[in-house]
Amino acid sequence: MSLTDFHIIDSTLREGEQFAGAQFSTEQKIELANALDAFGVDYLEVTSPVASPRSFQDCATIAALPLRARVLTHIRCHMDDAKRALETGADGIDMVIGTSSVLRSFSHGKSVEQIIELAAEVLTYIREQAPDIELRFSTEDSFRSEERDLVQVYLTVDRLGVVDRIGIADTVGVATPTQVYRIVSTLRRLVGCDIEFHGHNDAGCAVANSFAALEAGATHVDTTVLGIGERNGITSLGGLIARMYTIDRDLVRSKYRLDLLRHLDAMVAEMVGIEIPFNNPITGITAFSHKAGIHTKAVLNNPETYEALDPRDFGLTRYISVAHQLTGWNAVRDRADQLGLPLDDDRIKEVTAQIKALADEKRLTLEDVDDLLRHAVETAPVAQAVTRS
Ligand code: HCA
Ligand code: CU
Repeated sequence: MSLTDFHIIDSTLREGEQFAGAQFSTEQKIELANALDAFGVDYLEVTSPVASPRSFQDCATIAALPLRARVLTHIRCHMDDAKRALETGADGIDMVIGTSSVLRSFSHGKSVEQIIELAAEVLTYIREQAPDIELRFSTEDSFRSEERDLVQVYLTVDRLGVVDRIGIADTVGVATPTQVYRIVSTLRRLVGCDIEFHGHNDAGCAVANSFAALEAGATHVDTTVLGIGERNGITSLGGLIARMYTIDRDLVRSKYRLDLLRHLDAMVAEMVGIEIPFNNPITGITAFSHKAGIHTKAVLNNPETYEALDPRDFGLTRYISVAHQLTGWNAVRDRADQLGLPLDDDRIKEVTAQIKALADEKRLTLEDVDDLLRHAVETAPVAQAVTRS
């Protein structure tokens, strides 16, 4: 079942290169390939060898690295592209052609019948030339294509018996999880090969759609680090990991080096000139930050009360925020303990009241809170000061 046997195809080196700020050097691509491999993704998808001369060389270079992950190159459904892809030494070829009427009219100009004919020709040629290569066929803009066209195309391709996998792509990010579930379920019944999902995030559903695809029987999901890609990108690696972790924590822990995720996110953010967004799953600056008194009290008793993800699995720590009007005395107590300040509960409650009153007037810092706590110790009657172990 896919939810316990899913494969990540990381496309940071292909879709990610289509991100506005991306311009990876060969060295950076090698660094990324090694880091993604160390993290444990199953596949790396790299830019088409026909995109530019260096794209071809870089593809061959990455394909020759001693990686555990398999390297897939990405091409259009075109005989010239296929021939060039076969020269790269990649472990697999991901082929794609648009099937929506808007792409058929304004991109390649082919009818559905012509697409089927061409796909059969190119896929069969690749299989003849490379019996062991991993071969995937996708339709671009699958969710704005006619369902009967998709079914016709995929059935023909599957029956050729030459592809390992078909892929569906939500190229413009319009699909809903229910639609994804429905179409993948239909395909799951019709074809014998594996099914891959590639989803853009224009409407913020990329991770949810990828998960729906897995629930419906997809076997492979495309990601990029931080979700970078065309426009606002695709399913992020960290987002999918967070999603799957809450479903099967032990599986995700055993499959991936989760502590490396923050390095991957930081590396890619730096390379493409962006900050990691605050609301990024796992590595966003506030992902493990707790603020309201009700939350902090419970989290200090047992973090699972308000944490679905354990920050320690990702080499991260939680942050209990105290310098604001929503704070609670348990959080202030915890801060006093961290500072080793001997204050009894009554004094802590007094300081908490001071913090709330002050925070209503101005923005407080942690230093302000620490000063209030230290002042409380200095002014505490000797009898009231207690030594906490
Ligand atoms: C693109 C192509 C693609 C291909 C996806 C795939 C898409 O528009 O650049 O090969 O699975 O989103 O359709 O990235
Ligand atoms: Cu895409």
